[in-house]
Order: sequence, then C-alpha cells, then structure tokens
Amino acid sequence: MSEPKKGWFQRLTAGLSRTSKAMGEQITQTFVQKAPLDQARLEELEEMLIEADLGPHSAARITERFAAEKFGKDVDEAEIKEALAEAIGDELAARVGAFDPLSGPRPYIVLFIGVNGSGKTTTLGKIAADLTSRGAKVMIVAGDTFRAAAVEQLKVWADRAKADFESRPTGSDAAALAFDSVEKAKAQGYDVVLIDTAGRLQNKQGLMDELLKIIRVIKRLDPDAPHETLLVLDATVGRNALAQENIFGNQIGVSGIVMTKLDGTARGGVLVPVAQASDSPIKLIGVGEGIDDLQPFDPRAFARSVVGLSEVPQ
Ligand SMILES: Nc1nc2c(ncn2[C@@H]2O[C@H](COP(=O)(O)OP(=O)(O)OP(=O)(O)O)[C@@H](O)[C@H]2O)c(=O)[nH]1
Ligand SMILES: [Mg+2]
Repeated sequence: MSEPKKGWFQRLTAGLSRTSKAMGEQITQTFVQKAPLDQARLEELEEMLIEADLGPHSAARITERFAAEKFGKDVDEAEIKEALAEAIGDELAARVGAFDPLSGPRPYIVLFIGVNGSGKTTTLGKIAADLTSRGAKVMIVAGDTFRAAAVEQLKVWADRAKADFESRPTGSDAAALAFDSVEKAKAQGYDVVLIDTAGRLQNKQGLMDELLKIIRVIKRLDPDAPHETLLVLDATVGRNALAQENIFGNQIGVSGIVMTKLDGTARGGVLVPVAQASDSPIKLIGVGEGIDDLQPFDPRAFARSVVGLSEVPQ
C-alpha cells in the first residue's frame, strides 16, 4: 500500500470504535477515580483484555507489565489508556510486515486465500484500486471459478480500479486460468497480478489441493511466485481466526496476513493473539467496506485506536 492516505487515522479510529468503546467503558468504570492501582483493579483490567479477545497470554503479559510500572501508584483513566496502548503496541511491534508489490520483481504475483466470506475479493479490489492510482499496470485474475456470482463481484472491483480482468466460466479449472494469466502478464509487461481464489472451509481438502495446484503451476512460470500469499482473516470470527491461520499456514504457506472487518466487532483485540501465533506478519487491516478502508498495519496506531486514544504523538 502507498503511504497512509489523508485522514487514515480517523478511519482507523472510526473502524475500531466498537472495540474501543467496549474497552473505554470498562476502563472508565474501573478507574472512575484516581486511586492507587490495586490487585482487584488489575484483575478487572486483565478480564477486560480477555473479553476484547486479546487472549489469556497477551492479557497476562500486558497486565504484568502494567503492574510493574504502576502498582500502588495513583492512576487515572487517561494514564491507563496511555500505558495500555504502549503495552499493546509493544506486543505487536515485531509482528508487522510491509506489503509493497511495486518494489518487488515484475510481474509481482499476489495470491489471496482464506475461508468463505473473509474478505478476499474486497481486499483484492481495494489493493487494485490503490495500485492503479499509483500508475501500476494491474491484472486481476478471477481464480474463484467455483461460486457463480464471484466473477461479477470481482469484475465490479476491476472496473472501479481500472485494472485488467481475466476470467473463465464457472466450473473452469482455476489453476489453468492462473497459469495462462501469469503467462500473459509476463509477456505484456504487467507490474502486478492479483489472483482471487474461492473461499474454502479449512477442512475441505479438495479446495486446499486446488490452491496448492494454483501455486504449483505458477511456479513453472516463475519459481519465486507467488511473491506474496496473503491470508485474509475476518476479525469478527474472533479466536477462530487463530485456527484458520494455523491450517492455512501449515497446508499452503502464508507470507502475510490481512485482518478484515475490524470495524464489525467489539473484539478487534483478536488481532493481537493472531499476530503472536502466526509465523507471518500482519500486513494490512480492513476497517470498512469502502475502497479506502484498507490500511497498512501500524501497530502503534492500532494500539492507540483500540483503547480510544487520539493520533500517535509525533
Ligand atoms: N465491514 C467490513 N466489511 C468488509 C470488510 N472487508 C470485506 N467486507 C465485507 O465482507 C463481505 C465478504 O467479502 P468478500 O470480499 O466477498 O469475501 P470473500 O473472502 O471474497 O468471500 P468468498 O468469495 O465467498 O469466499 C462483503 O460484504 C464485504 O463487503 C471490512 O474490512 N469491513
Ligand atoms: Mg470472493
């Protein structure tokens, strides 16, 4: 993704408002008056983090760190939020990765994978729009040959992004389409190829095999391809995202994670355990359905937004 767009922090904050509202209310209740931090309030804090789906391990680590700094001291709501944001930001700092297809080899081939409805097609569309707006020559490949409406949905995004579009009738072989498209992209000097795939339940081996086949055939054209395999995870499924990461990571291989729909849940904290459990970094986050609602993952900004604080101080 390009540099953060104007107003992106506001979008992030708006997107994460359900999570931050849940956390904020709890913090306000727990720390209504400035008073020394005691064990009872620490426990409430930890409970709140678990409720926001940060997971027991992160919640415990963050609480411990917080206790080490503040136990017995007078703390108010604002200080709690600042300290919490810092602790969450530190938890995530090493788990971030850049998604930058225009500085890689050409054509840069990106494969989108994930379960049904996680946001693959939408994320692909948003990325395509960003890339074409920066002048890149982009090809979109409708590798979801499984679901009838999938091609039309993607075509809408391709038109919106003014990207070229490759598709075949429903039921066609996705791997053959991917092969021919990549071959064409190489011959015609494309900068980026974005390959959509059919949503799959992680327990349906047939569809997993199809993904492996797509990867196998494009490697014949470029042994380093796909240069990026983005696993798209829906934040609203909560801790189920952890299982998905595990299965796709092991069976297919993942180079980066996109977490979508952070705007659709009060449990956006789930990004934290996913980031920690995953071998691959979080690269992008989705905070809405619109074309500008995809952002590079910025751990500090995420942490501040999640607890309801304003922009990262310069
Ligand atoms: N609120 C919100 N909705 C999103 C976000 N990303 C995607 N969606 C919506 O989630 C729904 C599913 O998104 P798709 O992009 O079709 O998901 P998919 O993974 O391609 O789904 P399949 O092709 O069925 O596997 C759509 O209604 C999207 O608009 C997001 O960040 N926030
Ligand atoms: Mg789709």
